[in-house]
Amino acid sequence: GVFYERYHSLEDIYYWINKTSREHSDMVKVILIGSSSEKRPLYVLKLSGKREEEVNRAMWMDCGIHAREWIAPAFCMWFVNYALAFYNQNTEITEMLNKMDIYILTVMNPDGYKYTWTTDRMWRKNRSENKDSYCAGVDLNRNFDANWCTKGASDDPCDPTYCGQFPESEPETQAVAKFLRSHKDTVKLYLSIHSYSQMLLFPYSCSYNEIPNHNELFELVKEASTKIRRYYRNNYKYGSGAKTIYLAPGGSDDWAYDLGIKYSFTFELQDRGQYGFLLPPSFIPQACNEALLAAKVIALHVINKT
Ligand code: 0X9
Ligand code: ZN
Repeated sequence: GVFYERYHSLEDIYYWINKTSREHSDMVKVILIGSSSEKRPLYVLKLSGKREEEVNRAMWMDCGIHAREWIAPAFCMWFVNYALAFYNQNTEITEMLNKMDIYILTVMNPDGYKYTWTTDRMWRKNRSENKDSYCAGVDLNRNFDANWCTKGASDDPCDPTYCGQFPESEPETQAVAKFLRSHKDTVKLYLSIHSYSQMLLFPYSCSYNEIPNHNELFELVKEASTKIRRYYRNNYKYGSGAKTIYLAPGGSDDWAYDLGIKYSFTFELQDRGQYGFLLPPSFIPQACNEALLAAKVIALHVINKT
């Protein structure tokens, strides 16, 4: 519907979370995992198929770590709507929901997202106050405990890639890390949604070291990229983060990998820079369908392997 072809304010998204869970109470549960630095709730939607038995396999997806990347929360919403609408219609999404629980954090950085709607469209970080500085905000994707604050992050609170005072200094980072730590035996797939530049990335970004299952993940994102090119005539680069974009420590994907989630990915959605973060709403359907295709390829592989 047209609702999913627009960007939504934070208030709309909270309303949507509530409405979706009420209207699909048989498949959706809401879990409060923590709150932001300005005390906004961080809600995770748990999607499950209507199955006889519990499964002990799950995937996690977060959107909107970075405030200005509006296509990311739009994708989380698109995904939830697709899953609920096409369960028992589309084979891939049905298989996913029958064989795994899907945890979705639609806006990991609600304070920053709100700020991009009211004050500064190009804001990236969260909105926490920094000690001894007039500059606000920490880059949540530099705040995880993975070679924290080494080359590729900044220790200057005024910088857009400020790593924070210490690893997991931010309540948003803490909430996600705590949830994943307590679900690490079931969560087999970690997915983080960003924009822009059209890339399918996997660890490491915090070093040039190759992970033990590099070849497997490389083939997987290659397959996803090939499918996107075939179906949607669009190009996605793929590979490990450090080699494909840049060295960037403290990211959620690297941290999740080291926690033991061996299928860990960051997607950079459309576009390749024409509109950048200001991707027009008319691009939402194709951008989301591309990401959905990649998510399906990866999730089905994980189901077969775990
Ligand atoms: O730099 C980032 O955090 C991501 N790119 S963005 O333009 N959306 O900011 C890339 C993240 C890749 N993964 C890690 N750096 N761990
Ligand atoms: Zn980002």
